[in-house]
Amino acid sequence: MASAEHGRDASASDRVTAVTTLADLPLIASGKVREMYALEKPGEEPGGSLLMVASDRISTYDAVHPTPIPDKGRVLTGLSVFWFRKTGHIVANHLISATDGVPDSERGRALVVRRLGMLPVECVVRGYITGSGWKDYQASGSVSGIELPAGLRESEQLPDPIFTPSTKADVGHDEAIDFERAAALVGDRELMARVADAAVELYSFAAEHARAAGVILADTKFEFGLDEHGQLVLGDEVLTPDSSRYWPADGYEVGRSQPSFDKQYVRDWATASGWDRKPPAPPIPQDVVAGTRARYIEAYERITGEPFAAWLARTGCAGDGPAAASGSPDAT
Ligand code: PZK
Repeated sequence: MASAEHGRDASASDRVTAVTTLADLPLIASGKVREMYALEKPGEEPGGSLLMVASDRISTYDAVHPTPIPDKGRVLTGLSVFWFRKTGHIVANHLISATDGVPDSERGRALVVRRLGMLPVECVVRGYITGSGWKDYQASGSVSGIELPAGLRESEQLPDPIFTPSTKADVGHDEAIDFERAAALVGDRELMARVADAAVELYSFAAEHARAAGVILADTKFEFGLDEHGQLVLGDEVLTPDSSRYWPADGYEVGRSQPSFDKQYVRDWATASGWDRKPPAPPIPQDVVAGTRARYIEAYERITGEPFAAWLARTGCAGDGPAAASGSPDAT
């Protein structure tokens, strides 16, 4: 079932030898845990291509730890590809390839994507009331201008998923805005309405799929852009643990905050360590790294229904893990 969804792009026989090394590419954007490089047609206009690279860096409480989680970037990239392929019937997306044009050193963690003109709003969809949405609801009874029923409890499922856009802050936290302010920022109310509809449809589709795998998709953030023809296209990473809140369905309980599917070991350890949650984030002990890595891989396998090794094999990076490290007898 999952393999049928993964049809074309990802077979090893499709692979074209990478022609580039990362160091040669112009860096055009850098986030806490990801980088974006220009590939062909450098310039600012939509129509060229970009390389989006997910690192193994992890952040908790908004600070990046100095210790990587091995394979985290590959898990997130594999999940994005899974969702891009499964949701193409809802809206077009920027994925070009997970193999062709990806430098050897970045295989599995990088995607070649279409360069878009990005819309200046974060498209958040919430199916459950938590995080900043819970704070805003407690203070005002509404989130992003949407009035919610009285008496909701923390982490409760909403009657229907809601579109709660926010600004893209360069530094600090994104600010919740209502639909009208989002439409004004985008400059096209009809386009904004199509974006909101697509975002809610994407969330609903993914939440239903995740729930069948024992995972609650509490909320998620999308970013959209326009291609060189002015067509609406889904960009960024999609429905990953870094862009979404995933909770284990097992043990879900209304009336309290929920553990994160992926980051809870790190948060629990960090809290117990006495870290005051101010940067710099502390190094993560190896047992917590191993437990967290296992959770990311479990998320991949539950959601996609296939072994994580299948993603590594399809993207041609199997065998560059610990067993092939430089200490191995036949490593070159
Ligand atoms: C784009 N970002 C945010 C993402 C980062 C920063 N398809 C696209 N076309 C043009 N620009 C972007 C995208 C996408 N996606 C997205 N910045 C630019 C971002 C990933 C890593 F460092």
